[in-house]
Amino acid sequence: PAATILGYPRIGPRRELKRALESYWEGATTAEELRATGRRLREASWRRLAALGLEGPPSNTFSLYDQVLDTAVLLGAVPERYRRAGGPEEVYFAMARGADGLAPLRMTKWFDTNYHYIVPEIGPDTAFVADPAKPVGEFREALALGLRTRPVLIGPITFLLLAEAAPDAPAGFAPFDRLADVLGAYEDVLRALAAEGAEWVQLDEPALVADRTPEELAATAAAYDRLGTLPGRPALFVASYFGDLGPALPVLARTPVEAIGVDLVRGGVSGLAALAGKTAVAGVVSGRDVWRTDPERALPLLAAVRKHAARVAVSTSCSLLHVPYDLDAETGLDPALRERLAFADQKVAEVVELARRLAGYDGPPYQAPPAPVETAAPPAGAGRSPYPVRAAAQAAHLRLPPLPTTTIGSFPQTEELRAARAAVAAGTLPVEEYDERVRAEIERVIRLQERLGLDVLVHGEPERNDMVQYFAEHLDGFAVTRHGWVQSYGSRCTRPPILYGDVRRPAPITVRWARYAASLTDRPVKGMLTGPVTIVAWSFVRDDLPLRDVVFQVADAIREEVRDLEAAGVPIIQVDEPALREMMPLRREGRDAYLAWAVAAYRRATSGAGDRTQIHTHLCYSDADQILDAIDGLDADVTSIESARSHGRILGEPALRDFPRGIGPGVYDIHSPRVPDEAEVEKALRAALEVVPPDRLWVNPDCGLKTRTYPQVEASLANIVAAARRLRAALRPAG
Ligand code: THG
Ligand code: ZN
Repeated sequence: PAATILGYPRIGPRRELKRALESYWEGATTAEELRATGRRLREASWRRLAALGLEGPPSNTFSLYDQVLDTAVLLGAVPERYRRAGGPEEVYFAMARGADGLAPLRMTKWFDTNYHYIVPEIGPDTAFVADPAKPVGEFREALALGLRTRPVLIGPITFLLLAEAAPDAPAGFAPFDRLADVLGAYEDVLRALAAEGAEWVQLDEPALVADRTPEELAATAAAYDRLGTLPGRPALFVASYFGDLGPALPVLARTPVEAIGVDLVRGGVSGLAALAGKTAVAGVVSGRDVWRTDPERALPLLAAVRKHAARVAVSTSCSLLHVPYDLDAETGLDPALRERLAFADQKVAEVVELARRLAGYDGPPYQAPPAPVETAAPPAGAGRSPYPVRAAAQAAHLRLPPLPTTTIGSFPQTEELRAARAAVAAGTLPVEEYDERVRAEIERVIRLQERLGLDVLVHGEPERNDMVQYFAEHLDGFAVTRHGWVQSYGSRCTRPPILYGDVRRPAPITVRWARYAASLTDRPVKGMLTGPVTIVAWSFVRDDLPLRDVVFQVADAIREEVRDLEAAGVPIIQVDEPALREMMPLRREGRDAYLAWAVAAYRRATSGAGDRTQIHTHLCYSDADQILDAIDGLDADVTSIESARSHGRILGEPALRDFPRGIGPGVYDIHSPRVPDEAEVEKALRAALEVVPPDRLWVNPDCGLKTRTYPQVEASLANIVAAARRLRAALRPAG
């Protein structure tokens, strides 16, 4: 068709899938009820797309948890240990979330998005056996509604490049070594779909927009030559997104695939001549932001593609998974902002309209717009003293024991507080009453931490739904939505704020809560802020300014908040940058420049603090080894890093051995309900003490506690405090 989309959200316009999943996991509903919710959501989506004028919509873009996990199941790549979990749903969710005695597969970020996928595990003996039931079933469902869909699969190159080696695989084994074997399973899936009547199949290969070796490109050519010569196959559409295909474009174009998808929002138009003879699926409507598409830009771009390719289909730049469903659900937005916005359904309408207009378009040729001009980077801010000077001032001020214990910041959100927040939004609960409940919760969390014996306390963040949403609600230049949910992983969603104007902090944001928490206890309480890179990474961001300039505006707002917290007597301020790694360019080119300004923005946010104020930071999923220099560059006095899900590798990294400031490698994985026992925490700490001196080693979980329950939190924290105390006693010189 002349207009298409690469994918569509699936959590449900009112998060119906989230509710169905959580009720199934609690045991309140059956697998059949869960499947029925899935069918209803798929039917509603297909009908909606048809009503918006889209012909030939995609299918198999639905998932009960994650599309990469679905692909592993499709190809039979289920690690042996999960097979005993029970029926198909039990096995599937055991891989996603763990089951009794079984840790889940690792989860990590999907390219540079805030979506997380489940990392498949592939070994030399993984038996690839196609199980096409899901794509076939969804194709049939749509056909029964009168719609011939285009099934979407993750392609073999991306699937294997995203996978990791099974734990028992020999050293040097890489999942990509199994390409020839996995292609057999893909062939079976393609045959099965052709037999159902699928005319086209979409194979997603976003891994091709990152740097690829000549060997990987040669393997890509061989793979698509092989799939392309499969007798009786459907037409093949290889979709790329999140960047420019670069050298992979001519490689794909030389294979027999019929259509190639290019991201024209992130990628350029040079090299498109390679598309000669192919159908070009031109991604001109961004699937990564919420801005309306300018037809004056899109039409000349489409016309330029048309010059080179045999046929052009107008498309989104990537799946619409990353944007909310429907702007019409947002009745509270400023009309002037609203008219600049497009959510998924509006983007579908744009694609349809652009395809209609392209048919008769005969306008001026495409000219690349001038790149937005970067202003000179503002200075990182007056420097603090060198670390040894600061450390001495902080030690005298804080008087903490060696191996100080703390948490990352958030405590579990109670159902009552969530309900109270909803009631304030609905106007049925006065704000004063809500504030009173927040204060009561802070007091409860402070008392709990005192009872557990933690050294550095937090207020628990009961006033925040999501940290980024919370800061956006209190900064000028941001709008927030009511229903703009975007899936983050599984049943978890966020509502990314819309950063549309110049960012300013009209008034202090967190100071009153920090002050209240401090008034309740003699122990130090940390102030908790989110860093400028993360606030921007988890928002939809204006595109009329260079990203760097926007991040610096946010940094200045955070800098003011740091100053005010310090003036209020808060002795420790944590400024988290969990998304530091996520925004890094997918290609090596540009990474150094990015890290340089990202680090400068962080320092601008934090360097207004005096020497005596201790700055902490926290990073998640950070593949710390890749950005160690940047982490060092943040110059925080204490850095806590997620290490549990990176299999405890972090302290083994040679560079971290020499990490020159305070460090808190997470001693247990908060993403799992499992409670660590005292002995295993002590063992982890002893290992850490081999490489970090006791006055610089902090003891903390590996991430915030908001997704856990209070019983789990209490038991886990009691054990880490006990382990820290025991080691402290052992450290004390005898006599
Ligand atoms: N906030 C934002 N993005 C994030 C995280 C975050 N990305 C990375 C990581 N943390 C993802 N983890 C989560 C964990 C929990 C939830 C969302 C993302 C979560 N969400 C609530 C839900 O789905 O019920 C809704 C929260 C709300 O009310 O806003 O629990 O922390 N931006
Ligand atoms: Zn974290």
